Order: sequence, then structure tokens, then C-alpha cells
Amino acid sequence: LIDYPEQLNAAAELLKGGKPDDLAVVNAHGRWTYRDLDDFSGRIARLLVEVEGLTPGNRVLLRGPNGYTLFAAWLGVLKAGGVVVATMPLLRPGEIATVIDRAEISHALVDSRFIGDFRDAMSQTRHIKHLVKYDGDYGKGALETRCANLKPLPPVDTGRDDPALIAFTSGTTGVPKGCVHFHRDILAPCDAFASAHFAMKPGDVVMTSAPIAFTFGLGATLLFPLRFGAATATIEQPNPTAMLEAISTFAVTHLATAPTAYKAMLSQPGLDEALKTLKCCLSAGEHLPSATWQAWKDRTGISIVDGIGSTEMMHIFISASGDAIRHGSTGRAVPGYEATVLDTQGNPLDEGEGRLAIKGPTGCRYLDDPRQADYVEGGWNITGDTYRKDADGYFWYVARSDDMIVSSGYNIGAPEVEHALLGHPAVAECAVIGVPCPERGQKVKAFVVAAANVTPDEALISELKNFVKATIAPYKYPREIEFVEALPKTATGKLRRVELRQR
Ligand code: 3SK
Repeated sequence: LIDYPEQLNAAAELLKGGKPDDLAVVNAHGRWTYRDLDDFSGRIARLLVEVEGLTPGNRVLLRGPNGYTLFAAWLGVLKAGGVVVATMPLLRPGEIATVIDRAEISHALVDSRFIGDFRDAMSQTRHIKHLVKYDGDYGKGALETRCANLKPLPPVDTGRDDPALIAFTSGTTGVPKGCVHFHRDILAPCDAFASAHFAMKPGDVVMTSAPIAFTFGLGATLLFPLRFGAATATIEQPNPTAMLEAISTFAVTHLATAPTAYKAMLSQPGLDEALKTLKCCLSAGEHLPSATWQAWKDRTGISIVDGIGSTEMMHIFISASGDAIRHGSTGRAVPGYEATVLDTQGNPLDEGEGRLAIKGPTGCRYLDDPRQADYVEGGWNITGDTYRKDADGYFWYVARSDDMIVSSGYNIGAPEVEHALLGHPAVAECAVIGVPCPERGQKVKAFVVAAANVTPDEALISELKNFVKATIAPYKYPREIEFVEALPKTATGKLRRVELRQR
């Protein structure tokens, strides 16, 4: 399925996906073709190599919201033989400094709106020797001006096994880990996952809410559209209203976002207009509650393609689309990947519940981190999720392995209780954890964000408890419910259960 030539520059390969005059990127500031993107990225590559002294293998930090200039910079770094380290826009200076130190960043390309925090981060580390500012897609084009008289650099002859990017996991639990991916790993998610489950063609327009620092967003907003000759529409403030507006404005056909965004868009007035063009929806980053999948299907007629991936594996490795979707299941191993569940001794099970483990064309290579030995065992990448595998090879989410609550000897998956709560109209968002309990070992506690116009009071607490008891096995109901304004999330939108446990 995936047999790339030994000499491979992923940026050059991706840019062959569309015809020179085809639309590649569109947003509120302009429209750019494949020719524009190829030319600008080539000139950025020359700037990096000939003016800023980049040598192949140097690590280049990128910082800014998704957009044409950021994408050209991403491609330019790869063309120059550098290694991209894109950063989540929400990171604070201390976190950026950690990334700079761990990845030994030598060069940085930073949107001028982020420069203040970035200089703070730089003052905490001595690695960066070259800083280039740019003005997003809106400004006078500082980077454009510096590149204006440069000729595009032909892509450096990189090998398929040369590092192309380092993606930092957002760290729901601890110090971020840098995951190294090669040039071949950039193309593999396009040719494995996207061609099977999120197919697109020239003329299609893709949009995502996720930044390219999150490999889910990178695939959806840059790699997949380029590989298949489609266009990408970018937005800087990806809230549900702005997303729906952008879908209508840019005639978006393919949307990739997180389950909470699908739920939030359901109650937005712009949804009908957006449905005039939207035809394919992908969800990842968090488990997709079946209530959200069904509500979206009922309202829009579109069956969301669910998927689970990881930064370690680069992109999605279990998914299903079209008629192969089984409601409530994440799907089957993506073509080219092998998936199983391991019992407590580490043995693969034909069927049953256990730790989800994956093998495939992409895999985990942490940057100098002892946690590598926990992630890869016996050739299997062990994801930290508990799944049930059925006789047909479908995988059914149970919980993050550390989200299991053991109460009075019962194993209770936090997501199951969350799904039950989400079925109640007064619940906008919720998160469930186990808290210490002298009688039961642990008891189930729910943090609930009430829906708009709902009064969170004692009566509602009793109603929610009864509602859960009537929906799933009664021993799973949350014995404690606390109303909160918002749930703690990572920069990629994943719930930080660890923070709730520490409260
Ligand atoms: O969280 C996920 O499911 C995911 C999907 C694609 C790429 C990366 C990640 C973490």
C-alpha cells in the first residue's frame, strides 16, 4: 500500500497534488493557488538556507494561526531540509521555552501578533539563533518582502526516513513529549486514512478548527487537501459561529473538528446555510458520543466519520465511513494498519476488552524520552485507551485506560456516564471522574456545564441522577454532581481529567 521512493521530500510531493492554477488556500484575506504556494514556499526555503544559514536537519519553530503564510512556511522548511516544530497558539512562554529546549530549535518563524510572548520564551533559553517575523496573511507581508528578490529553492533531496517534523503531545498528564515523524509519515495518513475515509478531489474545500501543531489539524487542513488537489479554507477564531459562517462563505465541502464543536453547531442558526455545501464530516481528538453522532445525523443527514489517532502515530488508525459505519463504534483498523486489544499480560485478544495496540506504517519515536518504552512494547504502539474488539474487527471505545473508575468492585467507564448525562437537554458539557470514597473505594463524580437558560440547582441534580439511573446500569450513576462554568481542556481541546482529579 505504502512504498515510497528512498529519496522523498514530502513538501514537493504534496505540492504535485493540484494543478498550478487550482485554488490551494482561501480565507478572509485572500485566495492562493498551488503555483503561489509552491513559489512562496520555495522562496522561504531559499531565505532559510541562504540568508538564515539553515542546514538540513535544523529544527524550525513555527508559531501563528492557520493560514497561507504559515502553510507556505511549513512547506518551505521541509523543502529546505529542515524539521518543522509547529506550536499550539495557546501555549504560554514557559511552555514554548520547554519546546525550544527539548527540540533544540535553531530557527523560528513567528507571526508578529505572537512576538511578545515568544521573546519572553526566547529569554528563557539560548537555542534560537535566527528569528524571522511575519504578518500573518493580513499585513504588509514582512516575510514576502524579505523573500521578494529570491528565487524559489528546488526542494532539498531528503530521504523518506529523514525527520520532517516533531509534534509535541499536548500533555493531558505531564511534561510534553516530542514525537518525531519522517517524510514518509507525512504522506502515509493521506494514502492510508484519508483515501479510505475522508476522500476529496479537486474542487473540494476542507476546513478544520484544529491548528497544524496538532497532527489531526495538520492532516485535515494541509496534507489531505494538497495530496488530493483540493483547497483548504482557514479561520483564525474557530468557534462554532465562525466555523459555520466560513463553511458558507468558502463553500466548504469537508469539515474536520472535535465532537464538542459538532454538538455546539447543532444549536447555531447558521447550520442550514452551511448544509448547502457540506457533505463530509470527520471527528477526532476526543471520543465521539453516540448521542452527538445521532443528533448530527438527524439534523443534517450526514454520518460523521469517527476516528481515533494519536500524535505518536501521526494520524488516525481506526475509523469507518459510509455504509461500514456501525453506530457507536469507532470503526476498524485503517488500511495498512493492524489493531488489537491486549490483555493484562500483553497478549493480543481475538475479541474482548483490553488496551488498544496498533502497528502500521507510522509509529511512535519520542525525542529522547524514557517514556518510549511504555508506548512501544513487542512492536505494538500502546495508546492508553481501553477498547472492546468484536468478532468483526470493530473497535468500541470503553475509556482512556486511566479513566476507569472502580467503585464497590464495579468497573465504570467515565465516558459511558458522560454519554448518559449528555442525553439530558440541560447538559451542555460534562466530565466524569472517580473520587476517593471510604465505603466504595471510589465514587462517580460528574462536573456539568449547564445548557444556556438552565438554572443549575438541587432539583436539577436529583433529576440528572435519576436520568442516568434510568439510562444505564444504576450503579454507574454519579453520586456527586458539581456545576461548573467550563471544563479544563488542553490546547488541542482534550479534557484535562487530571486537573479535575486534583481539585
Ligand atoms: O486524538 C486523536 O484522535 C488524533 C487524531 C489524529 C491525529 C492526532 C490525534 C491525537
